[in-house]
Amino acid sequence: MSIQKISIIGLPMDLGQARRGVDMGPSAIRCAGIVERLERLKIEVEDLGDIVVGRPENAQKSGTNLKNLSLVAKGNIQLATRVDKIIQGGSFPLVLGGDHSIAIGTLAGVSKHYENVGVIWYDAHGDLNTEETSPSGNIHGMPLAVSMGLGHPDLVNIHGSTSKVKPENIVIIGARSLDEGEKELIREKGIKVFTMHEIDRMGMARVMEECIDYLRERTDGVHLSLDLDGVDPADAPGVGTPVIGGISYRESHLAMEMLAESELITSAEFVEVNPILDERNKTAIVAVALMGSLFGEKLV
Ligand code: Z70
Ligand code: MN
Ligand code: MN
Ligand code: MN
Repeated sequence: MSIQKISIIGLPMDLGQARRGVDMGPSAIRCAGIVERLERLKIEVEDLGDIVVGRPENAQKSGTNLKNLSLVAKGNIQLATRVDKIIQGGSFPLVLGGDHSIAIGTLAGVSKHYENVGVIWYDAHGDLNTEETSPSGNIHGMPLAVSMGLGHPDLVNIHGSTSKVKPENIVIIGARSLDEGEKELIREKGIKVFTMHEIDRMGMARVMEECIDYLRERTDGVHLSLDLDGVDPADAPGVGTPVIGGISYRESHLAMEMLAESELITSAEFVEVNPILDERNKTAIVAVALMGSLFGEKLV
């Protein structure tokens, strides 16, 4: 079924990692014209604005090595509720980050509505760390593990205590920087990964065909979680953790068009846009262009 209505919600949070500025992501994406762009596609668009995030000075000591745990949890609890309501109201949630820790809240809200939610994790990283394996204590390196039910209880139990996503319903695309613990988890859980090697070798068209076929047969809804650092830093320089050798803008654009054609995607988020590190808002402009393709923009 084609998408009738999109509800945009921002979570301007930068507490899941160390570099300031990613809290301005939602604003930069709006400046790059997201609402106008989607309205041109004859889809009803509502912008619900941003969730208010606590200030780090007010953060409670968590007694763990997870940075800003209580505030990250609080922001995600609110996001989960909002996303849940958006879907309940029959609309498509489009979440703007913020660092990638916000996927914890998005997936917690989304997963209420599906038996077998699929996830496409478009990212240079796996974001599969736990408190034990994390080299940094940054929660933005953990959301996919948390959504599988692995990690700190204050994150895992947000918006329901069951695990939100099954490992066999996950597809990671664009990985090129994985920690040892993440590699082990991928092997142990049998998570499907198309690293940059597979993208080089098979081409993006075949990668997306396989991804779509794989998810179509086992899921009843698919969430796209797109970290702009999945895209090559030449095309998307405004991210906190640029990793060379990434997915080009053209390949990403093709991937979004194929997802539009598949009519498989039921929710999406675009994260890690950092305007302070960007060149003239280029990364937000790329994000908006990719959203245009995802929602069915055609050249002619
Ligand atoms: C590393 C960690 C990460 C995004 C960096 C990095 C994770 N694996 N995620 N940038 N978006 O600290 O866990
Ligand atoms: Mn990420
Ligand atoms: Mn990343
Ligand atoms: Mn095209």
